[in-house]
Amino acid sequence: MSKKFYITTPIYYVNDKPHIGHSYTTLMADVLARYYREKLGKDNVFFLTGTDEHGTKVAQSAEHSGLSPQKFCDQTSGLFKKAWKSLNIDNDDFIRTTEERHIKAVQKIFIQLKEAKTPKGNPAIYQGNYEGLYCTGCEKFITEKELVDGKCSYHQKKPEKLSEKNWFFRLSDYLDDLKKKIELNEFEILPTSRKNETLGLIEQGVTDFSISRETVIWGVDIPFDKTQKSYVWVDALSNYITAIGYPNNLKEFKKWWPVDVHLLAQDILKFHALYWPALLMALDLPLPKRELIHGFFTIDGRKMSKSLGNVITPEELVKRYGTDGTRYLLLSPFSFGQEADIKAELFDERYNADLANGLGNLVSRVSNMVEKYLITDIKTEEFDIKRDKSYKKCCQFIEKYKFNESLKEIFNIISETDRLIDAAKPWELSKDQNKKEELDFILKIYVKRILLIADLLKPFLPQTSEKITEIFTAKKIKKPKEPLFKRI
Ligand code: ME8
Repeated sequence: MSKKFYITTPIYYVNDKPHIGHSYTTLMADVLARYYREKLGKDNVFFLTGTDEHGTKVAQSAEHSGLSPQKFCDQTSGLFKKAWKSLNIDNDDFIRTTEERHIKAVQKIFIQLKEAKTPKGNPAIYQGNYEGLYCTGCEKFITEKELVDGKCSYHQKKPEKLSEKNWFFRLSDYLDDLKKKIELNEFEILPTSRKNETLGLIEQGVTDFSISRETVIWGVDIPFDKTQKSYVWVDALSNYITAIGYPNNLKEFKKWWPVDVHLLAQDILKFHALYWPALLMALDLPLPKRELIHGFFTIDGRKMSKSLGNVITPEELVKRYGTDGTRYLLLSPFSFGQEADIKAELFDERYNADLANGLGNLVSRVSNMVEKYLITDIKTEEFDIKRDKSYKKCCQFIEKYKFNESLKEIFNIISETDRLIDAAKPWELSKDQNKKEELDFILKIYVKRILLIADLLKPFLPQTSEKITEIFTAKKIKKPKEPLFKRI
């Protein structure tokens, strides 16, 4: 593990509003960033997210809403920023591909690609004609094989026939080297099933791809060809390096690159696991250390989509369950990498059981008893939480991206503490003058356990963790007037 941690999410398309799919990726990144800030120090972590604002799809959405593309981007990009604020996402930067800093850098990247040679000595990019089927939803050419009932399976739309003169990237010349790096985990793709899927794609044969577009109006100008704009994916993928200073501030860039974790879902695996590393090779830059590919959310077994009307937004969840309630409901049920089916009708039940009755009740119960019965002072600074075996276990879970396991461990401590209290019956000990010392002793154990819980919850439920720590490290511990989580 290096001494720095750089993590990214995909930059989201502004033609969609933020929903719980985007929220899940961003929350996972937030948990890791918060965890590593504790471990490595705040200045050694960089967490990047942002919005992808170019391309035909965005231009079309802007037209539909009667706005100029830039106005439209400003508006929707703002919605993502607002959503991340409501989920208490603590990103270090938010890049927008329509920003000057990014556009200028992308143009320089194009010039570098034009000068680059492949490992086989060929020019890395070349001009060619393309004829094919294009899905504006994916912003990519797709083959007949990929169609389901003549439509793109992700967007349920018929692709358009497109024929144009483009610049192509000679991906084929990089595949041998890339394959080796993937096999050796020098460039690690997790879970292994996604690594195998990527190797499978290489095995089946991947063709060179076009990196410029003739018909696109809303995009980055190619500096050496006035007839073309950048293909939106080259523009978008570059954000991971332009945001940290490439190519203008190489000192800053080298502090963070190579990225430690690119987080994404399976829908954009090919771009991240094949196109992006090959482009980096052409730029003579190190490959990402690791890509983490998580599963896609479905709602009650169905794809989440505007047309089905089943899209869940982070705002509606935050309104009902609060920031940390929402964070908990999205992070706790799924193992990393698996497809996840959301059953929204179970949210209330889990919120009440785990947060209101579990964690919230324990905090109020223990603070109440301590307020009433404790005689001697608690020296909380003497608790060495980091030596606790659960602490180590939770850290290991987080470093292996098993957030649900870590949360399970924390909630086991909560229910175990409840059981300890039920068995010891402190309220009865309080009636016996000879049991005062024993009572003092066990109350301190409860406080210690709660402070451990608060510490372990820090990356997941930061506000709750802070509130609990405040209550139990106060000079005089008092039961809070408001419950941590109101029952629904
Ligand atoms: O693809 N379940 O942007 P995008 C889980 N701009 N995660 C989901 C999800 C779902 N149902 N839906 C979306 C793009 N996501 C490009 C990326 S990066 C250089 C450019 C999450 O707005 C998940 O992380 O379509 C997925 O990979 C991403 O949003 C796609 O976001």
